[in-house]
Amino acid sequence: MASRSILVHVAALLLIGVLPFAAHGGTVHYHDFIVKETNVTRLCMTKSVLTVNDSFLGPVIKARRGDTVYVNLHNQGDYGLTLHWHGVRQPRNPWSDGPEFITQCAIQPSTNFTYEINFTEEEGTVWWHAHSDWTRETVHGAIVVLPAEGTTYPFPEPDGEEIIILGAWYVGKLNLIVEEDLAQGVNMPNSNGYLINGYPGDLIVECTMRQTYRWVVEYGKTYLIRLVTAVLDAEVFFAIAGHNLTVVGMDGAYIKPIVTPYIAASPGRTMDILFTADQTPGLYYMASREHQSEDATVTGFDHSNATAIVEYQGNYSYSGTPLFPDDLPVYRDFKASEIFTAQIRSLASQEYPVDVPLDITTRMFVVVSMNVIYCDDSCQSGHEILSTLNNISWLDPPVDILKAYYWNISGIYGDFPDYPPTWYNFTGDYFDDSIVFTSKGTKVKVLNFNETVELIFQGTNVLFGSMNHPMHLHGQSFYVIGSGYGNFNNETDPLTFNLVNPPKLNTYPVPKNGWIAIRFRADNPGVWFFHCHLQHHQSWGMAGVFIVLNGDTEETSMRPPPPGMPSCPSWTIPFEFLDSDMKNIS
Ligand SMILES: [Cu+2]
Repeated sequence: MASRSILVHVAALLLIGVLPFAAHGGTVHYHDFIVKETNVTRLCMTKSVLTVNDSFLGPVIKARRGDTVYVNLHNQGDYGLTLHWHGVRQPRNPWSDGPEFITQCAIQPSTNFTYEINFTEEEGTVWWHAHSDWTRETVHGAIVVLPAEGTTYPFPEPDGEEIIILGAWYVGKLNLIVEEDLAQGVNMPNSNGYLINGYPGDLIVECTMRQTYRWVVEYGKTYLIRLVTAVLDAEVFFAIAGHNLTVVGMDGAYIKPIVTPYIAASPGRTMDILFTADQTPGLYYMASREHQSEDATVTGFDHSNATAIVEYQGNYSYSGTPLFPDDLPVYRDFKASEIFTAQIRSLASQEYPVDVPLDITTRMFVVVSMNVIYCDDSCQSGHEILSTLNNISWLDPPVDILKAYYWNISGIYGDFPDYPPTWYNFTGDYFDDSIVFTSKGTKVKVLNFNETVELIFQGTNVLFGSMNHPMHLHGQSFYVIGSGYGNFNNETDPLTFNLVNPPKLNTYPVPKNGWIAIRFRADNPGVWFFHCHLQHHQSWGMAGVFIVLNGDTEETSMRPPPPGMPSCPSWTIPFEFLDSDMKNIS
C-alpha cells in the first residue's frame, strides 16, 4: 500500500492544489492508487483485470474517526473509472463521492484525480470500490475506521483483527460481456465462483487448482473480523464451522451484539464481528454461498461454495479435511436471511444515541420493480429488460448531475416523483401492460436542507421478478424503522414502526414481495445516489438521485468543487458555460 506521512506529502498536495487539513483536527493520510490491467489466475483461468497497486484485493485504507484521507487515483488502465467510498458520509463533499454520471464523469486513461475522504461519523468497517461499469468486480478494498483518538470500542479490545472480503469471480472480460448484454436487452452473466479474500477455496469442482486463503489464529484469543461483502451481484450467507459469530457493527456503526452461527449479507454490507478461537485446535472452514431469493424456477445461479481455512496455531495433530460449517444456510433459505436481518438494532445507548426523525416533512413511496421496454432491431426479442423506481429506469445523463446542479445547467434532469404513476396490487400475480412497460429517464428528488424524509420502498412481483432488492443510499445512512411482506398498508403498518432502536445502515434489502420503511434527515447538502446494490439491477436502471439543497450558512452548504474534476467526454460544453469556473472543472 502506498501510504505515507503528512510531512512527505505537503509539497505534493500543494502542487495539485489540495490543502492538507482535516476538518475535525484528525490526521491526514495520503495514498496513491495506481490502476492498471494485471493478469490474475482463478478457477484455472488467467484473465487481465483492473487492479490497484498491482494487487487483487486492493489496498486497505486505515484511519481514525476524524481523519482525512486523500487518494490520488492514477488511471493507467484502458477505460475510464471512478471510485466510491461506500458508507462514508462525506459531509458537504459530494465531489469525492464517486458514482459515475452522478457526482463526476469517469477518470479517463492516463489521467488522475485526487479524492478527499472525510471520516466524521462512521466507525468500524466500511469499504471502497469502483463505481463505474462493473469494474468493482476486482477494484475494491476495505476501509478500517478506528475509534477517534482517546476513545475506544463499546466492547472489550480484541486481541487481533482480520479483514475478510467476500467477492465473486467471472470468467471473461466482464465489462465487455455486460456491454453486449445490455445492448441485446438480455440477462447479465452469473459469477463463476465466489471468493474469500480473493480465493475460491478447496471445494470448487470445475477446476483442479486449489487456491485457498488461510487465517492462523491463537487458541483463546478474540479477533475482530472486518467483513466486506464485495460480491457484485448477489446476496450471500457466511459462517465459520464450529464457532459462533458476534456481530457488533454494521455499515460503519455499532449495533446491539448479535450472537449467531451464520450471517446473511447484502452486496455492499460491511460488518464488525467478534470471533473467539475457543474450540478444539484444528482446521475449520469458513464458507460463503449465494442467497438466492428469486422465483424457484430460477436455477441458473452461481452454486459455488467459497471456502477459506481457519487454522489454530500450535502443536497438535490433525488429520482429515477441515470441518465445514453445518449452519451455513442453503441457497434458498429465505427464512434464515429474514431471521438474521430482523435482529439488527442500533446500540441506542447514551454514548451512541438514536436520532430517528419523528416529525416528517417529506413522504415518498417508491416502487421497486422489474419492467420491460420495447427496443429497436438491436435487441434479440424486441423487449429489453429494465429495473425501475416508480416506473422510471435511470438513464445516465451526458454530464454528471452534480455539475448540472452546481452550474445550473438546464435540460439534464427532471423531477423524481414521490409516488408511482399507478397504484396496483404490487405483489399480485397479474399486471397489465401499462404496469409491465416502462420508460427511461433521469429524475432527481430535490430536498430542502434539514428536511425529514420517510420513504417506503415497495417491492413488486411484476414479470414474476420478485426478489430481495438491497437498496443503498449515498451521503448518509438511514434508519430502517419497519419492514414487512405484501403491500404496505399505510394505516396498520406504521403502528409497527420501531422508533426506539432501529438500525442505522446504508444498505438494506427490500424483501421479496415486501416493503421497508426508512427515515433520514437531509442534513448533508449535495448530490446523492440511491440504487439497488445488485449490479445488474443498477445497470438496468433501479436508481435515483437526491439533491439536498444548501442551508443558510457556509457550514450547511456544499463545498466548492476541488480542482481537476474529470471532464465529461460525451458532453459538449455550451458556450455560455465557458467561463473560468467551468474551465477548471470541465
Ligand atoms: Cu434489485
